[in-house]
Amino acid sequence: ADEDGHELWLRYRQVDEPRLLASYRRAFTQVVKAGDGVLASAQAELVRGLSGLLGRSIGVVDAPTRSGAVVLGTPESSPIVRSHCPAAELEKLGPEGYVVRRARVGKVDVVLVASAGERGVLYGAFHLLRLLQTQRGVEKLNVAERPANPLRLANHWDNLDGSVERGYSGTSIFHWYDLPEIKPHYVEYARAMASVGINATVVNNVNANAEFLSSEMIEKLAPLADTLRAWGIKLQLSANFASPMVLDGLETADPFDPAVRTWWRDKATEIYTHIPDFGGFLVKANSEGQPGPVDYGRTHADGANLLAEALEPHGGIVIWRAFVWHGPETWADEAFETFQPLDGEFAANALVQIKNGPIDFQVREPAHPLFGALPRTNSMMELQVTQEYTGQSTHLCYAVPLWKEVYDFDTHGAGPGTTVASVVGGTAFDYGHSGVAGVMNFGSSTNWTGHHLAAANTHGFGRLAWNPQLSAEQIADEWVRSTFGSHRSLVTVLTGMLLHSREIYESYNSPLGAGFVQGGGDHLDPCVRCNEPWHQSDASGVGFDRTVATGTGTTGHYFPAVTSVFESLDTCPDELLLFFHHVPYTHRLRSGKTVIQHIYDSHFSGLENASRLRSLWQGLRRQVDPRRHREVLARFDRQVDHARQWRDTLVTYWFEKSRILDRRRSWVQA
Ligand code: GCW
Repeated sequence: ADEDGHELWLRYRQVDEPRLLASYRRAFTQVVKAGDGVLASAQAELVRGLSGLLGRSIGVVDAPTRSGAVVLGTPESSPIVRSHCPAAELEKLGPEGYVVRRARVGKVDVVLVASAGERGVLYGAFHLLRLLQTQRGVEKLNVAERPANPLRLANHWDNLDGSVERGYSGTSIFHWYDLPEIKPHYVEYARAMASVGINATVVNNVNANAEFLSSEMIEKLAPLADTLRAWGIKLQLSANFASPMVLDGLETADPFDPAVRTWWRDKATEIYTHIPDFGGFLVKANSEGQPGPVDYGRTHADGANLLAEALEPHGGIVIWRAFVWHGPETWADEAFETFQPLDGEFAANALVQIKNGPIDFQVREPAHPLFGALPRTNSMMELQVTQEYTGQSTHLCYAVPLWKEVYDFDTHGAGPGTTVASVVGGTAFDYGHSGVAGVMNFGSSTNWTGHHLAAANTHGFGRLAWNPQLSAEQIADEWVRSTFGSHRSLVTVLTGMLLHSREIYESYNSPLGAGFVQGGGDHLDPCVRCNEPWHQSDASGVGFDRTVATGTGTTGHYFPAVTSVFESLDTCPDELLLFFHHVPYTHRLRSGKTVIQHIYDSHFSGLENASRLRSLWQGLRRQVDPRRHREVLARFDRQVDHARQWRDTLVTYWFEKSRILDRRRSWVQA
C-alpha cells in the first residue's frame, strides 16, 4: 500500500515474525475497562495498538476473564491495581512513572500497567506497545520507569496567520480561525506527543502576537485544551509582554505599575476560568525586538515575577527565555552576563529556559555556560527539533547524538558530575520546576514533518526528555522499527544512516565548530562571507577567539575545570576549536592535519557521504513502501545537490582567504 506517513511511529502494523506474533497473541488477549479521561485514552490506545500489532481485534471487558488480560489503572481507579501493586512502590515512581508486570488474579494471569497517576498509566500503555513494536520478548515483564525530566514541553513557533516561524513542513497544524472546532488531527497530534511522554505544549510562537491572550481567543482555545488534557498534555501560551497595552490600551507594561499587575492577575483568572489546568506562560522578552521589562529599567527577573505572581494562585508557571543578544561580538556572552547575576531573584514558579548552546542551535556548540551557574533559579533547556540551521526539511540530520552530548556535558556546577541532565532534571540543585523544551517541527504536511525521516527527531526529543540515559542507538532503532518495520537489513542500514547523519552534515557545513555559516534570513544556504563576524576568518587564520587570555572571555563563564579545557589549545577538543580559538590555517589538529586541509577534506568527504546516504536509501527500495521511498529519495537528491553547493562555496571561500592550496586537489585554481 502507498503510505503517507501520517501515522508516524504509531503505525501498529501486524508483527511479521510468526513465532513472536504467536507469543504476543498468547500474552495479550483482552483489555480491562479502565475509566474516563486519560485512562480512557490509555485504554483506547492499547486496544488500537494491540489489535493492529496482533492482527486481531482485542476486546474490552469489565473484569479479566482469561489469561493475557491487560489491567491498567491507578490504585484509585482499579481494585486489581490496588490489591496487586504496593502503594509505596507506585508512590516512589510518581504520578508519571509506571510499572508493567504480570500478576495472578484469581485463576488468570494478567498484565498490569499501573501508576500512582493517570498520566503514568498512559505512558505505561505506550511502553507496552513499544515492546511489541520493537519486537522484544515479553515472557518476563518487569518494567518500572519514571521520567528524568519533570517538564517535557513542546514549543510551537506558530503564528496567528497560520505561518510557522522556522517551520519547514507547511503551515500551522492549529487552525486558529476554526476554533473552537476540534479537528480530528488534534487528537492524532496529542497521541503522538503523549506516546513519547510530552506533558505540555506551548501552541504559539515566542515572537508572540498579543491576540493569543484576548478574551475571544482564550474561549476558543478551551476545547483544544480539553482535547490535549485527555492525553495528559497541558496547554500553555507564549505571552507578549506588552499585552496589557496592546489588548486593553494601558499606557505601560512596567512590571512595577499597579494597574499592570492587576491586568495580569485578572488575565490569569480569566484564563483559568476557561482552562482550569492551564500550564502557564512562555515569554521571549527584550530579545530581537520583543517588548520586555528592560524597556522600563527593570530586570528580566522583575518581568518574570510579574507574570509568576499572576499565575501563582492557580498553580501555573512562567517560563522565561534566556535568549538575548545584540550582535556577533557578544552573542555567546550576553545571556550569561544578563541572567547569571539574577540568580536567586526569580519567583518559585518561574523558570529560565536556556538554549542548549550559547549561540543558536548550530550543528555543534559547547553547552550553554548558564547550565550549572543558576543554582537558585529553576532552569530548563531548549532544544530545537525543527532543523533551522541543520538542513531544515531537506537534509538528514538526526539530532539525538547532538542532544546527548549536551545532556552529558559536565558543568561542574555543584562539583564534578553535575551534568546538564542533572541540572535540568532537577536533581543537581533544589529546583521546584525544571525540564526540557523542544521547538517543534510539525506542520500541515501529510506526514507532519515534511521529510519523513525528520520525525525521528520529534520522537528522539521526547524519548530523551523522558530518559537522557537511553543511547542514540536504542532510540534510533526504536523509531526505525516502529516507523518502517523490523526487517533486519533495513533496521541496520537506516539506524546507521541516522546515527552518522549529523557528522555528515557538519562536515560539509561547518567543521571544527566554526559555526554560523548559513546566510540570509532563511539559514539554509551558505553565506560564509556575510558571516565573517561569526567565524572571524581573515588572511591570518580562522576561528573566534573566545578565550579569557586574548579574546571575549566566554571560556571564563564556565566553571574552572571546564574553563581550563576550553581555554588552552592543548586541551580544547578539535571539534570545538574554532568556536573558542582563532588559529592560523596551518595549525595542526590532533589528527596531524592542518586546519585548512581538514576544512578542505571534510567538505569533500561530507559530500561523498551525503551521496552515500542517498545510495544506501536507494538500496532500501524493497523494504520501504513505494511512496515513502520515493519521497525520501527526492529529499536525498536535494541534499546531495545542496551539499555540493556547500562544498564548492566553502572550499572556494577558504582558499581565497588562506591562499593555501588543497594538498590533495591541486585543481583548486589561484
Ligand atoms: O533561532 C533564532 C531564530 C528566530 C527565533 C529566535 C528565538 C523565534 O532565527 O526565528 O525566533 O532564534 O529563538 O527567539
